[in-house]
Amino acid sequence: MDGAFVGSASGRRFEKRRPIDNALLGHVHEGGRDEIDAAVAAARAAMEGPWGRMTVEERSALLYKVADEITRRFGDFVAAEMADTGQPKSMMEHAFIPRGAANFKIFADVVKNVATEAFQTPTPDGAGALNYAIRVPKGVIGVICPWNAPLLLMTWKVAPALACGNAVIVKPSEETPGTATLLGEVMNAVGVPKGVYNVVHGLGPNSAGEFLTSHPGVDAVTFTGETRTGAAIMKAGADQIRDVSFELGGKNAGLIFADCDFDAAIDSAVRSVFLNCGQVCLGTERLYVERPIFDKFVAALKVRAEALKPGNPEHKDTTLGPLISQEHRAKVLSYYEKAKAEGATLVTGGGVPQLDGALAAGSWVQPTIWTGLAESASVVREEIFGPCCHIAPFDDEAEVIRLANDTRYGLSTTIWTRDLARAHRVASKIEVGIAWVNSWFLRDLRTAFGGSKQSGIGREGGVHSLEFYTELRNVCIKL
Ligand code: NAD
Ligand code: 6OD
Repeated sequence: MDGAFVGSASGRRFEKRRPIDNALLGHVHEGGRDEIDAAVAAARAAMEGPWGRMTVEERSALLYKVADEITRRFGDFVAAEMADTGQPKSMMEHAFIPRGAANFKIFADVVKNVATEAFQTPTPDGAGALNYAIRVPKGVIGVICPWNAPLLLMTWKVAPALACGNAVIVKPSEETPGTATLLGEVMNAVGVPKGVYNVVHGLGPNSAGEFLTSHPGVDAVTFTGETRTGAAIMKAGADQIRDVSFELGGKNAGLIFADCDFDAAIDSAVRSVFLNCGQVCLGTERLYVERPIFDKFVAALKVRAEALKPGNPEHKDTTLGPLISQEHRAKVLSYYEKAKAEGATLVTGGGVPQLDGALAAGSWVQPTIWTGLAESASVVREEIFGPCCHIAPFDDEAEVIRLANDTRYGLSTTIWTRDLARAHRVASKIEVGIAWVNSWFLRDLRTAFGGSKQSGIGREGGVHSLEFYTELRNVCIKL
């Protein structure tokens, strides 16, 4: 915080354990009211200092340096995230950590290239007026992050916030403190002024999370996490009447039509159901497959699920990591039990895999597929956030649109068909923020990202991030 490491005044610490074997990774200082007060003061002072006077070009150049320094320290970021999450090294190296650097570059570019509006306004005297808008930073932004893709999701918010000239206070998930701390070292190394990037570790309720989101010195809050946490954050900030951007939970549907490229649809389903051990907000826990290919699809996905290999994330042949914690494993396993009780047909999995040695104590679960449940079953309705899905058959387009939309969530969908007219038609009718056709998690960082219904409030990405992280100030000049 304020460019330096400080311990918590209360002396309180919490444990961080490794998901792969439940071994103690370390104790983390837990921030409380004092630390949040200090971080807010540091951030506000930074806005008054050299940071507040930098030009857009200077900020943009500094963010490029942040990206380059992340890349230079690539191995440290991979190691920290791998220790915190237990996910395979290959995924860290090819996806999650490079995205951390890419987020800084894209917003460094976007911020320099987006114009504001101007209007020539008629006046009774005939001379007219000129109205134009300038973008000003919102101020101090509270950034509350989840654990499932820690660096990617944190920088997705920190990068545009800084590009727009704000100062941030980040509260990383208690499960993944590593890369947020490393990013502080990066900020110092490249010369980001003190107080611009502050991290306060801690928990949610009655801890750093709650104190940050209810602090009157915070101008806006951007949050990624569970829907019910979003509701708590909204209540905590209600008295401040301030802006929020929420990326929340999902129960996303995959729609597989019989005319799809079958092998490509299966490859994609393996990723959308099991990537990151199913801990992806965009993941598809509900798959609807057109009846003529239903049995073939279920059989093929079963083979691929059973071929996934849990194990040491350092090993090249490991393709499945553990869940984030023992607590989350207990939650996922409780859904495995509920599916049984609700009468599901178990296609594969449903339990805990056997791993050798120290790994036996990790938070592993089997990739799991069910069929045969009613739409009212809890595993079909509730977000589980594990490596599992329910697959149901459908007979026509109208039916599958109705099934896909029958949820309180609205984050994303994936539609598999070779019929382009149908793809357009269906994509326009599914109530989500992001509809992928013949793909999944294919990202262009300039596009709007966010959820409908209870999956979020607002959109981030490209210019949409600028809309959240700045305010438009209109200047009216009488000519
Ligand atoms: P979570 O809501 O439990 O925690 C997220 C963060 O909020 C953590 O840092 C936590 O400490 C903090 N927090 C908890 N209670 C708080 C409170 N009362 N006040 C302030 N902060 C509080 O979520 P999680 O378990 O870390 O992440 C998984 C969830 O995130 C899933 O629901 C997933 O769908 C969602 N998610 C959504 C997106 C998206 O883009 N829509 C992306 C990733 C994850
Ligand atoms: O790609 C992104 O920008 C993004 N926010 C991904 C979210 C992944 C959820 O687990």
